[in-house]
Amino acid sequence: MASNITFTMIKPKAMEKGFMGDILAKIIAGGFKIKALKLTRLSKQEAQVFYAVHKERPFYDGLTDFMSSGPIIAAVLEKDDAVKAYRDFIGATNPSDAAKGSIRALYGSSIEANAVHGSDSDDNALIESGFFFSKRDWV
Ligand code: 3AN
Repeated sequence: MASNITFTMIKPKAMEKGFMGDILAKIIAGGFKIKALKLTRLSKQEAQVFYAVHKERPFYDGLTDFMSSGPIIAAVLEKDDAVKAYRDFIGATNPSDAAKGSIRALYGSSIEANAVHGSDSDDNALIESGFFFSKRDWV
């Protein structure tokens, strides 16, 4: 059965461009309920751990530099079939391929600075949520 939880981050470039409020408003309007929320910042080492599954990929070093370059928002979201619903909602990894009106199409700058992260499985949603939040932080 699909889980009702996913995890997202608003990435540094979208934060720098002032899109935090617009993106959160869009997420809420899209029917996702915020279960935990934090304004925070990743160190390079933390970004390397978070993205460890990509460590063999050529973009790993650039991605972890970028993700530790400024403040981010981390959030746990709830909706039926949340992982798939949110990935459909944010659009394709590359903003230039993302569906019109999706978060990545509206607020993404590049394949790396693609505005938001969205978990790719129920297991990863829980692992990624646990990276930033304890159960005490959930409402
Ligand atoms: P998604 O976030 O859509 O699941 P993944 O899991 O393939 O995409 O990639 C994780 C993150 O790595 C993406 N959000 C994106 O920021 C970055 N990324 C993916 N492919 C590239 C690439 N070719 N060049 C730079 N960064 C990339």
